[in-house]
Amino acid sequence: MIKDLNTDNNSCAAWIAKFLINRKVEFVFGLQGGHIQPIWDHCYKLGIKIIDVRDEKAAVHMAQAYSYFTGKVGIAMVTAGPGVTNTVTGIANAFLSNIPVLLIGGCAPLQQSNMGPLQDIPHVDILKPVTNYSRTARVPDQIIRELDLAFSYALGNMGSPGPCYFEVPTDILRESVDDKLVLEDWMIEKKPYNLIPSSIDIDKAINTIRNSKKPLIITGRGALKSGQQILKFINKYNIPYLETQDSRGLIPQSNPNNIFAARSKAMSEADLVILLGRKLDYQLAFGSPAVFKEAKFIRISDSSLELTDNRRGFPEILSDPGVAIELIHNELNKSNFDEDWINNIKNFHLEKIKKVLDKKVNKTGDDNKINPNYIFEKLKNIIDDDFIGIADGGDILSFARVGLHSKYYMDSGTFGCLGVGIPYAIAASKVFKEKKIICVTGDGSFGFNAMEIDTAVKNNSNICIIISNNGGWNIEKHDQRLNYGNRVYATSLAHSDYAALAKSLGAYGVRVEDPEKLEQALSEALNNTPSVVDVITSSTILSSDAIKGLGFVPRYQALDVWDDMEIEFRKK
Ligand SMILES: Cc1ncc(C[n+]2csc(CCOP(=O)(O)OP(=O)(O)O)c2C)c(N)n1
Ligand SMILES: [Mg+2]
Repeated sequence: MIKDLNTDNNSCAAWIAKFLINRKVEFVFGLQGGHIQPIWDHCYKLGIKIIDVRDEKAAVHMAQAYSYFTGKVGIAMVTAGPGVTNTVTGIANAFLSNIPVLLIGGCAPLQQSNMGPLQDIPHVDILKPVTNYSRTARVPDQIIRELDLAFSYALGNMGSPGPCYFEVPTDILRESVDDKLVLEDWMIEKKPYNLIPSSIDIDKAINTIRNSKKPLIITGRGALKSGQQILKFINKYNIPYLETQDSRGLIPQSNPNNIFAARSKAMSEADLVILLGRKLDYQLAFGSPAVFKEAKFIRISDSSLELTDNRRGFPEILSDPGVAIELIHNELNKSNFDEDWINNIKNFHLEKIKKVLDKKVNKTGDDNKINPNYIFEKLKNIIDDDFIGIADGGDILSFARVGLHSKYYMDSGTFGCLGVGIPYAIAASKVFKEKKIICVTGDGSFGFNAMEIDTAVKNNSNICIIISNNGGWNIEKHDQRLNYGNRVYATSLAHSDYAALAKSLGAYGVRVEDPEKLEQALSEALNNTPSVVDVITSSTILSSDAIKGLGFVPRYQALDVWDDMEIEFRKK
């Protein structure tokens, strides 16, 4: 007998769906369960598209990528208990990247509190250390006020942007709330605050810049909305520029000021680093004077987290970086930069690039299997850079950072979170409907969320997954070989037939063992998405991350060279 127990359009569940509509939420990424079904069903009735996945972790990764590419809050919805606990890795990943994600979770009925109800575990406590906000909303007529508050926390209006967790017990979801108790201003759309710098801080920054001879600009997440202003500034004043993983593509690599190949030299020689929207974490050597030998810092960000870690800024400006840079640009007029140094850095960069370009990429490694770098050589022949590139893995991520040239890019990020590739790609395909999405992944990393190929097929996602199938967790194998007496143990995988796996899930799949067949296979896979190209690759080629000791985890710094510099610095 069919019943309808979800007809009240003023229930808390209905209000949550109406809230999402008001906030112009296009997609919710999730996996259903009884505890959230009242909301799920109202989303269906109101026409909110739910992208249903095979594991909750993937839903959160998708919400993160959706947010990254749109600037909106990404929404995920999961059921109580294992539904929520499965999201922990995804939420932690969004937390370290400061990406606004709102996770709506299920929660046992209030009436069964502390009695041993189904799927009950302290979600809020589990997620608290990795969220900006983690709460159970229990009072029916306050649910939307609390949801509005969670949105503010996600957007960064209460500090830095980041993930939030919000749950409502299922019995409360069914409570009715009169229209007049849900205030209009809790419902209407909210944007991040506009942060404008003070003229005193701008003057201080200009003063610091005028005293600099060797300036360097470095960007991160917080600069993503400020590309135009930064581009104008570096072009006008001829300032060397470096991106980081989370601002890749902001300034084209072809821009003469983008001296990405002279990274270490610029970091050690610059006397001023203008840091825009970036933490000074392990990827920037913690700002250590052992690595940034001469530098003072100016720090500008819309997030205080990106102003205060490890090194002081002179000044530190809590502002939209674009607004601050435009003001500095307009008032600086003239600088005292050392043009010889700037030209020297640029020439060093150009020579290094030339060396890399001139170097012939061998088709195979010593084991006669395809050189992973050859994948990028072949991709260049069939696609320009107007696609979305996603990279996930160990060695292959390191190769992709150099070889994968796409306008838009995401990878395993600061958290080193393997498994993000396929979910990120699926979310990207929802945002960039006319563009190709190419996900390059290791065979190990592929395994974490391989079942989401099912989701890609269901959504007819325009994604092409290229697997570097080297039969192992290779960057870790290198570490065992090089640093642990060649005792390679428990880091091998079978060269499994992932093309067959893809086909079994309804995607296009092709396996490539012969380098001569690679280009044709890639080309066909790009035209038959969703697709998987399972490339049997060599495990003998060392990536730069393997050489730099990333897998080894040195004492002071993430990379061997910086660690050596740190040891030297401490001796003096
Ligand atoms: C979830 C997670 N587990 C383990 C690691 C440690 N780890 C970093 S890279 C790597 C190997 C990745 O293997 P694969 O994806 O096959 O890429 P390859 O190095 O073989 O190119 C491992 C195990 C991690 N960063 N994240
Ligand atoms: Mg591998």
